Amino acid sequence: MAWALTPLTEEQRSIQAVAREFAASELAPFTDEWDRGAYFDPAIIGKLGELGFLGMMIPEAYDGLGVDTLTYLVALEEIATVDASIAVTLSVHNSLPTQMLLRWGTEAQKERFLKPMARGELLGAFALSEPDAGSDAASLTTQAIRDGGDWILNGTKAWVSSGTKGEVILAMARTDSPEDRRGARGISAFIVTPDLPGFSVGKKEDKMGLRASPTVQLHFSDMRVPGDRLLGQVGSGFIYAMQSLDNGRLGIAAQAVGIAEAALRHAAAYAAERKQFGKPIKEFQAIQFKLADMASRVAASRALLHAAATAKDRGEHITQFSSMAKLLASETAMWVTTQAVQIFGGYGYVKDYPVERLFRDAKVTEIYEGTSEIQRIVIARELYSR
Ligand code: COS
Repeated sequence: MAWALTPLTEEQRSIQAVAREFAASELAPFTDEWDRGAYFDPAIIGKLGELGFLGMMIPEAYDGLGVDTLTYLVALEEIATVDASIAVTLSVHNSLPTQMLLRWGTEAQKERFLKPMARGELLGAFALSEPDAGSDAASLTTQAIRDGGDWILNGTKAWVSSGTKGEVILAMARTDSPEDRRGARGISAFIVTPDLPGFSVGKKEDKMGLRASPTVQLHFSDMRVPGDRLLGQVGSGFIYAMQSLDNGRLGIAAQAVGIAEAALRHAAAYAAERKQFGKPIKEFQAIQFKLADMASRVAASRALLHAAATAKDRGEHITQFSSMAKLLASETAMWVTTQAVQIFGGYGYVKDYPVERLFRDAKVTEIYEGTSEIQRIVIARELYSR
């Protein structure tokens, strides 16, 4: 049912097929069990690493697969169609920490962190939000103070995906002083690893959806960070985080398209087999209209996402495009999964069929990596800034 609106090359189709086969054989048999048990299986990450899926957009010189953004997103959609939790783990790793290291890391940092991450030996995480700094990310209060050649960090990061398993965490902290606050320009990025003294994993969130992707708080208590763990320039961490989220939001859009595509497929199959009033419910126009609208919105979301991906690969400024793709895809995922539950009726409301999980998984795509409201702000601001 899914078709590529942007013609895919042979290489793109073959990586898409690898992702589809992996999802069918290695994820589909376990997705429901992992969801119910809120279980994250690290062995899956190892297997995805062997396929090169943990270094998709990292050049081969740094042990990555070196594919373009569209290839990465097409593969990510296939994974998300089966397991949205594994998809977000891949999305965060591929879009945020690895891209930050590639773009702003020193050669020594790339050697030590990026290469093993690209090989899938170290999993990456991204720590920007805090308990009191969500949409207003620049108001974060985790403080970094210089101590000789090191930095001492104190604070709590929140909503960190893969935080329990994250072995390389790109964390944003204030490097301005309380007497001289510089807003977004007073924030720097640090490469944090769990072995640093003063690092601890805090509360694990008990989430509505994406239950097989661990989300935690991280506590930094007089955490000593060596000077060579600063990423790029002092005071540029917020800009790095925002530029990285331009990429990250494409990954979340791909995840949302995958969730919506799965809900559409399940609903269409169910409508063909479920009989009421003497015939399959797909023969009722009420159901046909729903399915037609679902299919159209999924196709539109995928088309916009692919257009944004190719714009990125052409080197264009994609802040607005990326927010549009995320906004449309995430609201489509929520709407399409809601319709799918409705088509299933009572069976959609119980765990016997996957649409119940898809409905729960869809919701967070409207929230994380910037809420739909933040995407609308970004889109509207860009109308006047260029
Ligand atoms: N690319 C490059 N630079 C960017 C940027 C982007 N996409 N977005 C902002 N910047 C820059 C601005 O140009 C500005 O730079 P200067 O200091 O040179 O002027 C700086 O960053 C501060 O930007 P701005 O003034 O727009 O910051 P705001 O505090 O108004 O915040 C929003 C802007 C709301 C867009 C930002 O806080 C945001 O995206 N919030 C949501 C955070 C989020 O997605 N969190 C999820 C984390 S993962 S769960």
